Amino acid sequence: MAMVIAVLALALTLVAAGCSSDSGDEESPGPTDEESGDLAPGSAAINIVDLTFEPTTITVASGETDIAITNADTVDHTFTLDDDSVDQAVAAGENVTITVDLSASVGFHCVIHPAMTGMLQVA
Ligand SMILES: [Cu+2]
Repeated sequence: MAMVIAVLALALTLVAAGCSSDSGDEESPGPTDEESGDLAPGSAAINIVDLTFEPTTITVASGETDIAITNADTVDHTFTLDDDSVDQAVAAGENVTITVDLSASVGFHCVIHPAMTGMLQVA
């Protein structure tokens, strides 16, 4: 019987803790802003490390998306869409944010290093 009481007390404690938070966070969809820093919805981030885009495939919504590009390498790169609508130089160690307006998926690459490729996938 003592065991049952202990379990009930624990359950009540959890319920009380749940009620006291009042945050409404349970409804928040997807990753929280805490994870993504100052990036608002409609934003994405790409890192360039060791001659590689990370991630190589980024899923974005149709329309405008801010893309923060960080070049962690010690050599210059570009972020260039395969349709050439964007050709952004990202110097070594630099951080550049661009805005793209997409209605369809498009690949991207680095002009300087053609082996560096990736895909912006419009969901
Ligand atoms: Cu490059």
